[in-house]
Amino acid sequence: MPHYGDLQNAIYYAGLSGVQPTLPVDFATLKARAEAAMPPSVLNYVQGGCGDEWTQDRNAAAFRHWGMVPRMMVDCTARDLSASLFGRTLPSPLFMAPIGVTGIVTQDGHGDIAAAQASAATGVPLCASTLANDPLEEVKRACGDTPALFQLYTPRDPDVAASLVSRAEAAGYDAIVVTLDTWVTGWRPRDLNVSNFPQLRGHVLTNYFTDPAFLKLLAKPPQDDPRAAIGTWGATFGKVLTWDDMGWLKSLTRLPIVLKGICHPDDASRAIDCGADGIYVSNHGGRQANGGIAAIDMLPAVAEAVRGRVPVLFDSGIRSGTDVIKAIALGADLVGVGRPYSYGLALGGADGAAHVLRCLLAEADLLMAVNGLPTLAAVRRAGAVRTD
Ligand code: FMN
Repeated sequence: MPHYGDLQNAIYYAGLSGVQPTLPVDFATLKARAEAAMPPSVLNYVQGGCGDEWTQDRNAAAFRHWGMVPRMMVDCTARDLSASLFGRTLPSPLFMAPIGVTGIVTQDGHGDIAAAQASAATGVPLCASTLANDPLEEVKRACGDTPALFQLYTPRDPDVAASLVSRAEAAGYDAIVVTLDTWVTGWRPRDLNVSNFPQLRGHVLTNYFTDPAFLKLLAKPPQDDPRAAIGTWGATFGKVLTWDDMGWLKSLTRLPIVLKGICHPDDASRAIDCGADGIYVSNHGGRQANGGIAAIDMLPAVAEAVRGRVPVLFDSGIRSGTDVIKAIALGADLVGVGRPYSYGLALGGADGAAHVLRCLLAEADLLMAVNGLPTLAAVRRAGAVRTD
């Protein structure tokens, strides 16, 4: 049976013929290469975070104070990384977190399609952002048979919200991920210092500009008056959601609703009581609020509150396959990678993103092999300990 870790041998054997990987296999080198290659405005937007980026930095650094204890004399020649989500079996627990400027991360402006192609090539599901350069229907098609999630930034206009959700359902997405922490944008100095907010320049608004309910809000089509269309987008972008809205959200779709941005165990419990079908622990990679505890440190308490009643998704700070396994050990069912796949897209399009995903999975697989953990259930039983 092939394993993700076989990538290691493929790389070493290719080296015997003088062939080296075109992209690095580790995050630090990948990041350095992306920094040299990406246009500054896009790099700032992808790499930057809120305030002095303390929380953003803590998200990744905090993985280092969690450690695992290896077990020996366990047959790990066969590993099973499979996971499930809403009745669908996934080959691994990894998914691609929604990244709203994916469209402009590739120079052709079709990064959303490239991300979907990477998903199709690897079986790693894409959570497609509302903010995209290609319509959600085309992004879903490019995902092929791999399951996909649609992330909703809930518009203030209820008809536009309902329309986006029903389009996602009709397009065949497997769940709606409602982002809770972004009805207003966090204070992002890197973007503010150069007065750059891509959406206000008309980028990644295709899902709105192709939406019948949104178009009804405009006096003229977006191509005839882009400034007015962008203004309408800005005026209707972010609805403040409260628990009272859960009934309305649930009424929009038969799809499972996952709430993204839950970090407190009481919010997780309340979300389940209100009908949430999944809990997504994330602090938006430190882009929305600074000063917060690292997301990985908040995961165990949320997972404990959820008690297996619904799936727990996690992102914020995943930089390696080791991080993926630590997140599973600390209670995640599915683990989202964010910025690293953006760098892969910027450097190598769909192939670059697929390379990043394969490297994460290879490292995760080999870690399980060496640590005597043949399944994700074994990873969870083994857990991780705080080392500081
Ligand atoms: N989260 C959303 O829910 N919707 C988005 O459209 C969205 N856009 C993002 C754009 C960028 C450039 C980045 C870096 C993150 C974005 N996020 C968005 C947050 C990610 O889904 C995820 O929570 C975050 O990237 C995790 O942090 P990490 O990449 O540092 O691991």
